[in-house]
Amino acid sequence: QDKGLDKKEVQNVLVEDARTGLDVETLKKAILNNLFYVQGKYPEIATRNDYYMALAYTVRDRLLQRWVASVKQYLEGKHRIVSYLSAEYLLGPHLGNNLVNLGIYKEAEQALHEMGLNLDWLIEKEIEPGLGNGGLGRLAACYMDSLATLEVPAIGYGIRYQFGIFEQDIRDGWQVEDTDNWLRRGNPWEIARREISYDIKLGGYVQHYMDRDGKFRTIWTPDLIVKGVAYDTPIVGYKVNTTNTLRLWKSEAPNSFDFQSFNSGDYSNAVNQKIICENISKVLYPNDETRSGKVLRLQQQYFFVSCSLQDMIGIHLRQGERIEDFQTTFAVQLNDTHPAVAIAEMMRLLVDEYDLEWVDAWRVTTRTFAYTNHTLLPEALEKWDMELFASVLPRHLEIIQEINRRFLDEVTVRVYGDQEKISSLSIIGEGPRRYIKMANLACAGSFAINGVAALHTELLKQTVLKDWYALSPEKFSNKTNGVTPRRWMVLSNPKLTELISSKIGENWIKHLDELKNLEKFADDPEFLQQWMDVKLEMKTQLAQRIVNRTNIKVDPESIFDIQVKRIHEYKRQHLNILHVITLYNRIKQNPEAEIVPRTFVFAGKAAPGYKQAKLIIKLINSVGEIVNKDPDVKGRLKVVFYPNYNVTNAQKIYPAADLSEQISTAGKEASGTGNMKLSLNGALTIGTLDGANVEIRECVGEENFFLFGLTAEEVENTKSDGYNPFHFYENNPNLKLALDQISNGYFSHLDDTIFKDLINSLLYDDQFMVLADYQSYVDCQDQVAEAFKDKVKWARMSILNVARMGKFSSDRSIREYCDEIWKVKSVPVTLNGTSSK
Ligand code: GLG
Repeated sequence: QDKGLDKKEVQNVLVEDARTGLDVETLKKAILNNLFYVQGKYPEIATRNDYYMALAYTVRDRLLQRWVASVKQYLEGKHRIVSYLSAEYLLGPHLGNNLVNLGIYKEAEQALHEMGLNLDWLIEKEIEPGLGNGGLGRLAACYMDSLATLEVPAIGYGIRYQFGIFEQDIRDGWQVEDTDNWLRRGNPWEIARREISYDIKLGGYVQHYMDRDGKFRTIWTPDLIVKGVAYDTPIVGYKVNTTNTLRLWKSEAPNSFDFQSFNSGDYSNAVNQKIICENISKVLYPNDETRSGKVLRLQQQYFFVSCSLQDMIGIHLRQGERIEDFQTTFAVQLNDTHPAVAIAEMMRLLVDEYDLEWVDAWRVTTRTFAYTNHTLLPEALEKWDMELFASVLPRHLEIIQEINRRFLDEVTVRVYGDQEKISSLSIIGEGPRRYIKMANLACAGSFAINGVAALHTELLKQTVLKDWYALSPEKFSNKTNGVTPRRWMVLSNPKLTELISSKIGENWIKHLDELKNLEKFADDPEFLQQWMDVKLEMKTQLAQRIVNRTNIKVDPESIFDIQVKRIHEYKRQHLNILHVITLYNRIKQNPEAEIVPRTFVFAGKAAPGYKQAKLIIKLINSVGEIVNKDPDVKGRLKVVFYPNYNVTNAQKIYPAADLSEQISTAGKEASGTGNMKLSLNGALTIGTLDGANVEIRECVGEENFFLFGLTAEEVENTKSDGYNPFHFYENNPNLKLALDQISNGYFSHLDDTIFKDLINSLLYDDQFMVLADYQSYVDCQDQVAEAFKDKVKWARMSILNVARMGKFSSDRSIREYCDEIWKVKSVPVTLNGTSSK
């Protein structure tokens, strides 16, 4: 790697004012400059995309100045750096967010206005990087924002997928997937660091021998070497100079790869090799909460983890530190088990490449890593078939076996030879085929283990990780998730932001607890009116988008009842639709029945291979087709499936929500974060005691939360007592009617076959207790409707709800991680003598 300039020289790099100035005039000049010098256009012939690019580069120039200052500051002192390892980052569009965090949103708007342009149009030009599936990937993005905002030195490491999460289209009510070619117009937010690259070995075999000094040595001869190249994206904090790095790895063929084939004239084989290498970072696996068990997925995981660790070791050693002290430079967080192979890779690097003794290497490793668990669903816990694993990572299999041998040796003494405990703790699972349990590897190799909401952490300790908890309770803690108020309020809901700030100032944006100061305005009639006005305006805007996208006309005065998240049986979108059918049937039975008008908005993607989830999408659309058109309904009920749920669309949907649907089977949703975003935008929650709902309810007060359903404990008890869903079907006429209509083809042009699988699974299996919770849900929804009739009272609840949501900022989460797990401190970055805007 290049050495770069020395410290003195860096200091002397001068940047011109046109690239740093933040005032309207300078911004105007800079945009025209970039239009000319980057896009090669003059205003008369520039397209909207040219202007988007010109503005993006203008913003990027300002980021670069802060980025350089941050790197410089970090290198000057000895600071512990947080390294966040995540296979997913669901970033969302950069432009608006960077303007907010740089504190120049208004200035940019004004500059463009004076040039006859509109900022919103340019913001809408950006194709978002959808490098994640759902909550887990979005959490990583929120955490990067908070780390920078709290001025904590941090690097996020991940994969630069060429194709992110698929684009969803709805045809004839069914989900259709299309590839997400997000890089097609280039990416002004990243800088390719061609000089930062590492060779990654895959496959092959391992040999051991004794060298001349009598030391055991290992040689791993791979059958494939790929190169990982760094692509860096600056992440600027809110109104601070701190600008951290998100470093994503792209796989390529190594420079020398095709020599032999090429020399022997086998051109197509050489090209093939190149394709094989590039495939590794080609596409994001579109599964949320399921494991794929595919070779390519393991290769992806290992690829990015090995690049990242080699990169960290390089940074550490270049600071003149000893390899044995690696953990003093980096605290490495594993975002779920996707990067857990890092534990074996760290051991390999230390033992095979840096010649450390096993025990010394293990000491470093187990002081470096911490592991966050995001799910209790057994189907999401990663397991790798041992043969498959050996075919990709033969050396790592040996290392894992050695870790396991030593670990079980130690453990056997502590559990007095309890065979069941030993096999539950073992990293290697036995059976017809042996397999590697990644969660166990993560637990064994980490000094801290955490869940993502209070209930989830408790359930972890009692169920999936109970033997680990018994073994080392001191490793366990809870870190309830949070979301960044910058993207999820300031950027997505500027009207509400302005209203709130007009009462309590702007401090809440960085100290979300200060929202509590809103409570004293909850009875102020003028404020209540303004609150309702903002919500209505947001609903009107969403109604416009809905018509444009789906041709469905909805009434902004109706309750906007919103369930947006991945489609999954445990999240129970079908429970919601059963309620829709129930209301519809009330109208059919008595067209004059009093019904509080509602607009049901659904959005979310289903994993392409998840049949039942795709069927749920079809069901929502089928019910919508009938309900939306039935003249008896008189427009009082509308069902909308908003296609292609992603960060961009989420930002438009949350501000318009009245009611937030958080109705998962208790004990299944680890935390949820959409629940927080909707609530912060003024929606009231209808939900079960699951995930972070429990804490949200505690904070906002039970009188401002619509609670229904079985508790996690009751779910388990009902199951062990022998749950019989058919019993609920037979004994509840409304439920029976709704299910019969679905199966008889009432909503599907009399086709009585389409929904068969869904109905059968509900009637005879119902793992997620939809039927058991149905009546409680419908009753609770009736209370919602009743409450919504009193608009002012509803607004008051909404205000109190927002005022009490301060806990759910990702700043709070990150502060807890910093203090309790990573032991890192903030390092303010100064620019022109100041550390913030
Ligand atoms: C998981 C869980 C969510 C959680 C998120 C972030 O299912 O409940 O909020 O991680 O911790 N796969 C996920 O989205």
